[in-house]
Amino acid sequence: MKSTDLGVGSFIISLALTLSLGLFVNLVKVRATSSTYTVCPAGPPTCNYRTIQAAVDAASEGDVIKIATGTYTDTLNPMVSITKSLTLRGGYAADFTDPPDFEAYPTVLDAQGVGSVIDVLGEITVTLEGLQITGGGDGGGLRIMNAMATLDHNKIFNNTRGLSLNNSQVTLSYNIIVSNTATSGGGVCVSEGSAIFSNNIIAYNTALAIWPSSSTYLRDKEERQPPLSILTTLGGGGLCLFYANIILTGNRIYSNTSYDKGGGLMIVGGATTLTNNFIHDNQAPIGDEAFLIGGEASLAHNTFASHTRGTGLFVQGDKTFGDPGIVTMTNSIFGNYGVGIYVDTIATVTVDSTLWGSGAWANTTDITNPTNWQGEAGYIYTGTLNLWDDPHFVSPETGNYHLRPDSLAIDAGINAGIYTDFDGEPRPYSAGFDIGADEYWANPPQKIYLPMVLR
Ligand SMILES: [Ca+2]
Ligand SMILES: [Ca+2]
Repeated sequence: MKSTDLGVGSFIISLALTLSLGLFVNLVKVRATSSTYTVCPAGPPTCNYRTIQAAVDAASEGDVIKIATGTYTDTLNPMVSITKSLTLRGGYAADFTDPPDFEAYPTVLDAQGVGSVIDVLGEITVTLEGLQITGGGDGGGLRIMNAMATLDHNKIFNNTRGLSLNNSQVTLSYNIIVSNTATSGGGVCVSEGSAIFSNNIIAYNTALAIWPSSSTYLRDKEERQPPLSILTTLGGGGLCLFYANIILTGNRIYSNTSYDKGGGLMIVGGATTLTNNFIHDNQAPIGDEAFLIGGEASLAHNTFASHTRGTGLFVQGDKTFGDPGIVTMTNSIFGNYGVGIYVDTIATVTVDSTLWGSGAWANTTDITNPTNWQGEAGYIYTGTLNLWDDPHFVSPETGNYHLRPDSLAIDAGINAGIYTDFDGEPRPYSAGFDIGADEYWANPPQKIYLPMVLR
């Protein structure tokens, strides 16, 4: 046994060295050879290339591809295949003047249902900015496998799954991921690897939770060789997270639907950190806002609210893998659920500093761990600070779950080490930390977005 353990350890160390050396080489190449190519619907001589793939093929490691406004389609599957370290940036006018304006000059990549829109494959570092990715069929909008990627200000909509991240390291900021549909993870599915989601909108996505007949599922299965739970756990309208290290900060995850588990999020194993998120009005039969099985999740300053009286969080241990599922939560709001938090078999949930709704925002049951037919239950530890009141949201009917000045959540929380809020405003303001994703400011300061490391 010992020699086997050492062998595995050596393999992991050598793999880590290979990866870090690979990154170093990429960075050097970026500095040495970076040049810029242009793409526009008219093609040459207005710009260098008419298709994005032609520019990608011509580019070298570290180059930048600027894409002018317009709609790009192709019958290639994938429409764009990236296997080298590049930056692709949309939002340019015909003269390619910097800076780009993603709103004024939309750059649309539409696969028209033929296949995936963009594939990023291999040990490369890719940045995608200001692209509108739509019409992805088999394979979805954007697939990133075994790569490092930065996604900024993209809109990913109407795809057969918006985004698949497999064994990759990805940073996502200010993206809008809406109206995508898949078996699991309608908006996003992360399988192993790590991802940091900051200030994204993930909404109106759907997990159908039925076994697909298309080749997508079978191909993914062969490529990923996923653990058993991936094959047996279906859902995650907004996001599905399988055995991944995930940080979600300042996101709005709302109005996603799953027909099995996890309307907003389905989290299977791994380590997940949720901070300053508004998670509301998602729907699913099991865990309307989120379903968690196994793994560890740490939540601080999140607002959960709904209009449908379902279950906010459904937390379960993974008995198959002997993984209990450990969830800690601080400074949370739960409003208008049938059950705020359901703690199932062998899971442990620790909550402190919670505002539970009352009146029109009352939960039928705030938190519960009933004994199941096998005589098992989860474990609940509630801290000393529990408040009950109408949260006094600004405008829940229009999806605004910020705090009105008369909310009991204001100054009522504890210091969870989180010093900015959803809006990027410093916290605490006034007499203390507010409960939920919003820190109420009488006169909001100019928005300050601190680097993730300082949050
Ligand atoms: Ca305050
Ligand atoms: Ca605020």
